[in-house]
Amino acid sequence: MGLTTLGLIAIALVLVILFQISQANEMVGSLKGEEKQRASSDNVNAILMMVFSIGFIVLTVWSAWYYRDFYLPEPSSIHGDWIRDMFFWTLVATVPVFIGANFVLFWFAWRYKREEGKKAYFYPENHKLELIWTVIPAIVMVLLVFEGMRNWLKITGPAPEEAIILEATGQQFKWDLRYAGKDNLLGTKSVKYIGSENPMGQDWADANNKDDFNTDTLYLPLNTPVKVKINALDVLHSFYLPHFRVKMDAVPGIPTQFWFTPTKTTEFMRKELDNPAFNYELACAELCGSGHFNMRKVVKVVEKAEFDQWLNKQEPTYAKLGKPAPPIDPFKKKLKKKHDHQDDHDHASNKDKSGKLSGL
Ligand SMILES: [Cu+2]
Repeated sequence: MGLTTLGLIAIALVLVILFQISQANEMVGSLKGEEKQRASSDNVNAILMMVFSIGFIVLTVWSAWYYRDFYLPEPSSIHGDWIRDMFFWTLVATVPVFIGANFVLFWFAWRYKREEGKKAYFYPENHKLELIWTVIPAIVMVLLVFEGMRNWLKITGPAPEEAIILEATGQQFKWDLRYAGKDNLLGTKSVKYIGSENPMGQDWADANNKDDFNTDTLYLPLNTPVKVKINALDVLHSFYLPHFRVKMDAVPGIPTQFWFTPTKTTEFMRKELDNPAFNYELACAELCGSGHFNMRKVVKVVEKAEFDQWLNKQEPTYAKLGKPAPPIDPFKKKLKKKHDHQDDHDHASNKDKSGKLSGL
């Protein structure tokens, strides 16, 4: 007998037992007198409501405190501070309402439980109360959304001139990181050129591609804006740098971008957190398949001078591949072939007026 069968039998038995208990309860009820039985079970339910309400609130607060060591450290980027402040004010506005509303929900069940001789009070409407609980949340929401929009437009708006440019392409299950090289211009690429030798489909005829290079570690310069162009080759991924509060979807066919300015070096963080093994990380924040966990890379923030030194040492991918010839556009090739056939056909039909497609 398999485990599944055993499990199903166990569930069936539990259901039978529950049914028997309810039957027995009903019999006891009719022996004791329905009224008395109901009053005592109402009381138990009312008390359980309060136990649940207080237990729920206490556990929520306790778990937030208990797991405090797992929280992210203070943001390591300029816009990260704006996002932290937004979270803070959102919580200031919502936590008291959350606790209050949940407490009142269960307190009402306890306070107004059914009692002998108690009658419900008919209270259909109160315009003043409705106005208050509509207008105040509306104002708070508008303020939160307005602040969110303002920050969002700053983050996704045009990057400063001096920003270094890089490209991150997600695919199952890795990130491909391409830097724009010394000219700070990314070379063009096309899906037409993708092949085993050219996984990103770079156009080697484009001069801007010739100094672009790929790396395994995401190097970032301190206090310098970084603009990341984000792509995906197959499914949805999400470019996520938790310590910098950077998170942007990588969507196949729709390039996205994000610019940010790192403000703390890796060395600084190691001292700050008293953890010599600390590393910033790049992750994928979209559950993209069975190897999703594998989409992880080390991020290293260094002083600008050290970054420039590192940049100068990188060998362009073009040189690494042995200066490959410009890729052939497979669509153009096909078109050309068709064209040639067309010529043959015209030629043939000149000779043979029967209209047979002899040339094809
Ligand atoms: Cu992914």
